[in-house]
This record gives sequence, structure tokens and C-alpha cells, in this order.
Amino acid sequence: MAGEPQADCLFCKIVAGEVPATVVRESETTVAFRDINPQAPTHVLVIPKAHYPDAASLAAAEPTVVADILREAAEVAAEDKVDTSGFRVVFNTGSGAGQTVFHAHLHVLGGRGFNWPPG
Ligand code: D5M
Repeated sequence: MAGEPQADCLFCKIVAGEVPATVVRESETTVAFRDINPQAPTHVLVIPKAHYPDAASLAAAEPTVVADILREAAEVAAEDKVDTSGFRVVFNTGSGAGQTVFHAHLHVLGGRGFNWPPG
């Protein structure tokens, strides 16, 4: 069923506490943890506790959780003090866009400068 935990999903295992992660925030609907391969001084992933393969399917099924994720991202940026200098939020959606883990996640990046357009 949509949103149910998937046995073979790495991020569902992090939500369940079965795989360790450096969790920085948790809400009723979300978990935020540091990326294992950071691309900036602050690199945190904010994920829904429910399993959806990408941001588009999450938005279609549970749009309020997308708002929860963005609110948590802003809190992470404030806690890491990268909110005033600026931070970037990214949902890679689909393998062509660089998505490698198919449980929706928002990258929160900060603490350095960023180029536009992104690579
Ligand atoms: O981003 C997937 C991200 O997930 C990528 O930046 C590495 C990160 N990752 C992978 N495994 C882990 C664990 N175990 N802990 C923390 N972070 C992890 P994507 O947008 O799908 O390319």
C-alpha cells in the first residue's frame, strides 16, 4: 500500500532505527539526518517517514508532508547557522536527475557558495 515501509528500502530502515544515521531532527512525519557523503559543510537529508519513491509521488499522495519537509529544512538551516548566508534545497527526482535512493528525500546544503545552473 502507498506509504507503507518497504523491506528493501535503506531510508525506511533509517526511519525504523535498523540502520544507523546521524539524526539531527525528527517530527511526527519526517526525519532529518546528515548525508553519508556530504557535498557541503551542511548536507542533511529530510525524508518523510512514509515510503514514497520520489518527491512527485509524495506530493500527489500527501502534500502536507511536503510542507513539513520544507519547514524542517528551514529549521536545519537555522540550527546549522547557514540560513543567513543562504542554503540550497534539492529533490533529485528520477535517475536522470541523479536520484539514487528511491525513498523521497530533500537535500539541504549550506556553508559554501553555489553555482547556477547546477551540474
Ligand atoms: O541522494 C541520495 C543520498 O543519500 C546521497 O547523497 C548519499 C546519501 N546516503 C546514502 N546512504 C546513506 C546513509 N546510509 N546515510 C546517510 N546518507 C546516505 P540522491 O538524490 O538519491 O542521489
